Amino acid sequence: PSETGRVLSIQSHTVQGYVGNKSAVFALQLLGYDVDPINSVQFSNHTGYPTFKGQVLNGDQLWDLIEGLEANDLLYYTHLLTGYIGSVSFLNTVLKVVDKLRAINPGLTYVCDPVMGDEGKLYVPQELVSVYREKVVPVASMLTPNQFEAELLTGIRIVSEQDGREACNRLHAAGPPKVVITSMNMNGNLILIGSHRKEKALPPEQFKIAIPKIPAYFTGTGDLMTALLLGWSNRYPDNLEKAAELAVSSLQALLVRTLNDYRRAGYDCQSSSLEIRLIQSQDDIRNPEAKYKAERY
Ligand code: ATP
Ligand code: PLP
Ligand code: PXL
Repeated sequence: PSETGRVLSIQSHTVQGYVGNKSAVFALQLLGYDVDPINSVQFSNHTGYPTFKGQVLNGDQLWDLIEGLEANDLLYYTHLLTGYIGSVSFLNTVLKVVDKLRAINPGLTYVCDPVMGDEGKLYVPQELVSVYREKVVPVASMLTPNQFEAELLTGIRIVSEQDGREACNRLHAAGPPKVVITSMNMNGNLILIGSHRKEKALPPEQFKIAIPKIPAYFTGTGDLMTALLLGWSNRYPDNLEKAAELAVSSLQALLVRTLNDYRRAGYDCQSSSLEIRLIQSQDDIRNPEAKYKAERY
């Protein structure tokens, strides 16, 4: 296993703030990866603000960039990473990109965050759900849904850890050998559930990590989480537990720093979503102290 790789990351760009590629690219570069970003949108700021302006890349424009790279033999990647995708036509073109990259490197790892919604609310068009379920899940190598997204993809209502583990089993059966449910709400606390099906004939190795809930909202944490999981699980390909411990530990250190910085500035942290202190947390990304431990099921 190579220590680093070449990642094609198709995600949002925001001029201000750290969501999508703005958070994933920096984190992966700090972990030693070459990252080539394709910006699926360029917005002034994330869409949680009262207003935003900018442009959206369509599927044909995405394919244009891929053709440009191909014409110069520049399409060799070890990893493809995708996050928030806003339309069916763009998602279908991403599927074409997966095929194209795998034709060049059959060992390509596709890490997919199937961003569709949170806490029972969908923030993509409804038609995307079945495309993710029927076409994207089967070609993903690692999937990082949240609780709601895991429900949408499996049809299982997840109210217990056992349900979460069962959803992972269903997702493995549909395709990806690695699944991480990045956050589930369990009586006011957060847990992450990880599941690695090492061999098709064997049950997956499953674990959880308890995460104390910080009383604030952040934007871009899901994007950073998936990037960190890509980075560490490639470094430790047979140890998803360790990869998840390191990713969670980095992210929690960053969130605590973010909260403290805002509080010090006298900001009411309950009133709106906080912008993560990504650059200030670079040491926590490069050298996380694994404080959050996985518990095996
Ligand atoms: P997706 O990108 O698939 O929508 P998601 O909904 O799981 O992912 P987040 O809810 O942002 O994304 O959570 C990602 C990670 O961020 C969680 O695993 C958790 O570690 C961390 N996190 C986010 N918010 C908090 C919080 N308030 N307190 C503690 N940890 C948090
Ligand atoms: N709200 C909207 C409109 C989004 O596009 C996204 C994108 O992922 C989110 C919320 C969620 O952000 P996160 O990945 O931090 O959960
Ligand atoms: O995953 C967060 C995200 C990504 N891309 C855009 C967003 C957000 C969150 O609001 O607005 C454009």
